[in-house]
Amino acid sequence: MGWMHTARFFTTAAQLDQLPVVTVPEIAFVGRSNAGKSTCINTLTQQKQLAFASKKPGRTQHINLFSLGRQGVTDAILADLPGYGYAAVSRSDKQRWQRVMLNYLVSRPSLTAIVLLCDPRLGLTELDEALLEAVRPRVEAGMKFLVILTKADKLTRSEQAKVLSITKLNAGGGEVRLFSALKKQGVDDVARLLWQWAHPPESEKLRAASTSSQDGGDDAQPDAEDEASSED
Ligand SMILES: Nc1nc2c(ncn2[C@@H]2O[C@H](COP(=O)(O)OP(=O)(O)OP(=O)(O)O)[C@@H](O)[C@H]2O)c(=O)[nH]1
Ligand SMILES: [Mg+2]
Repeated sequence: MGWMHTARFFTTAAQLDQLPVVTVPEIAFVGRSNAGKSTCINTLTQQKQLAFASKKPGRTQHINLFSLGRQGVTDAILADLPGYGYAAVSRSDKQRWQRVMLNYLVSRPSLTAIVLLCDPRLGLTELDEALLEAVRPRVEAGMKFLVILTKADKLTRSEQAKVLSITKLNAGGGEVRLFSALKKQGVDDVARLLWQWAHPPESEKLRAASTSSQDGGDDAQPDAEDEASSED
């Protein structure tokens, strides 16, 4: 858990070609506008203002990268992406952003995991499904995938259980978790999962390297002392 709290702002970019090349695992937070991506990052990292969260949809307009790692040594990156599907954005701007985002998800070499945030009252929408479809080849090649059902505090226990099982069926083999920033539900569980994903066992790293055309080097030696022991 403490690992997530080491998050600090790294950089921001309006376009893909402005993103720096990184050699550590990158975990992207994507989803519809207003799904709760920025709030989720703030909750996981226990920092109120790291990512800009807002009542007004469309608040995040750049790709914001945050570094994670102890003693200032970055061993993973979190990426907060602008949401899609925000009604007040012009059609051409929407399409432009959808293209940029899909391009990022499909081609960013350092991207090793995708976290799709979804308001469980809406379920997986058409745009979420399109995203799932676009990343399917990478997920099949070993990329990690997690659907976070946000704002779980808005649902009763039985609604939560129902939406969890339905989403599991539709998540294409990815993980699914309920989450509430308000009630701090699912926080430890998601943090543990992301830590494990950013620090895969050597055998998995070799597999990923053999299925990837990219040679990202191996300078991200995890300092696997504490969180690993919380695994059970
Ligand atoms: N009740 C409740 N509200 C939440 C939760 N998470 C986020 N919200 C609210 O949902 C709204 C949108 O949250 P953001 O984190 O800004 O959403 P986003 O996905 O980053 O939105 P964009 O940047 O527009 O893509 C805010 O008003 C948050 O307070 C939650 O777990 N419970
Ligand atoms: Mg946001």
